[in-house]
This record gives sequence, C-alpha cells and structure tokens, in this order.
Amino acid sequence: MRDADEALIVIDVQNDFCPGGRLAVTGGDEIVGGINAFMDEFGVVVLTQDWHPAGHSSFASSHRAEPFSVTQMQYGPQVLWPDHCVQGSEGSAFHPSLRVDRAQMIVRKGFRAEVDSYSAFFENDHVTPTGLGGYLSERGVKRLTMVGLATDYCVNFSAVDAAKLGFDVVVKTALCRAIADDSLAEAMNGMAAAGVSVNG
Ligand code: VGL
Ligand code: ZN
Repeated sequence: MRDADEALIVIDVQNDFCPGGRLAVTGGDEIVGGINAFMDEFGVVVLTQDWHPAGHSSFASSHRAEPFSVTQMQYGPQVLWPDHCVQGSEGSAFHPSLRVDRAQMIVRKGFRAEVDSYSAFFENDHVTPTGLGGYLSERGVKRLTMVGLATDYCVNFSAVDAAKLGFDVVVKTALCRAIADDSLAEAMNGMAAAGVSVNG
C-alpha cells in the first residue's frame, strides 16, 4: 500500500477510447486489468470521464471539417475529433471491466460546448479549473500516479498541469496507450520538461 498522500488518477478509460469505440486507441482495452489490480495499492483513487454535449466544439462534425484536422479556437489550436464521449452515450461509459466501485471521485470534463478539456485540472483555455486540484490538495494528496487514455492527450495534459500545480507526478506508461506516434513523442518531451517522471 502506498502512503496516504499518494493518489492514482485513472484517465478516460471509456468505451469510445477502446477498440470498437468512436475514437479508438490501439490497445486501449489491454490496460484495464492492470489498472484494476494497481488500484489496490492506493488509498485515493480518482477517475476522469470525458463528457461532451452533442455538437461539442471539439467535434469535426460541428465544423464540417475532417476528423484529426486542426482548427484555431479563441484559446489556441484545437484538434478536431470524431464525435466521442457524448454525455450518457454507451461510448461515454467506462469500460465495462473497469472497477468503477473503487473510485472515490469521478471528474467529468469537456462538458462546456465551446471549450475542450484534455486535462483533468484545467480546460483547454488553461485557466478554467475543474476542481480536481482543490479536491486533492484538501485531502492532503501530494503525489500522483497517472494511467489511462490517451498518453499523448489527456494523460499528457493532466500530468503537465499537475506538475505545474506542484504535485509530484509519475506517468506509468505500461498502463497507458497513445493515439499517435508523433504526438506521443512530443508529449514525452513536454512531460519530461515539466518534471513529470515517465516510467513503465
Ligand atoms: C482525449 C481526444 C479527445 C483523451 C479526449 O482522453 O486523450 N483525446 N478527447
Ligand atoms: Zn474528448
């Protein structure tokens, strides 16, 4: 068992990010068993859930654009995704094997139509908080281990923001999967520069 000031943050282990989903990450389902077992090491377990309204501004279909193209939002560049994790849909549900019962807190993000939120801590405008930082601080948590989907987007942005907030952050890559190789390489550099420990 880890110390009481350590938390496991499980990012977006949802049907749409697993094979068969709308924004499937290769091997996304392979990590579920390992995450379930890993939960037993932590006294604090948090899950995040990507949770978009229909017609969300991060969806290519909302811009009549091609999925995976990039557009300019008021807050900066934004990748346009296939419709995914629409609130209440089967795709937005957690993977059926994930031990959701072990979660003490579930943070939903990306619920505002005009702003995406990769990070579990701040929306993509980089200033609107989700509340997770305050929740963890109030519980006395100082160290975070992050796992889940996808390494190059939501895990990456969450890890970098957490490090900026002053948490000690480890990303356990064996229990993460990425969307694409080029964004993964960039994410690895960004996480290292932010002081995140990236290990297997
Ligand atoms: C994610 C793209 C869009 C993620 C969420 O969980 O990494 N990626 N929404
Ligand atoms: Zn999303």
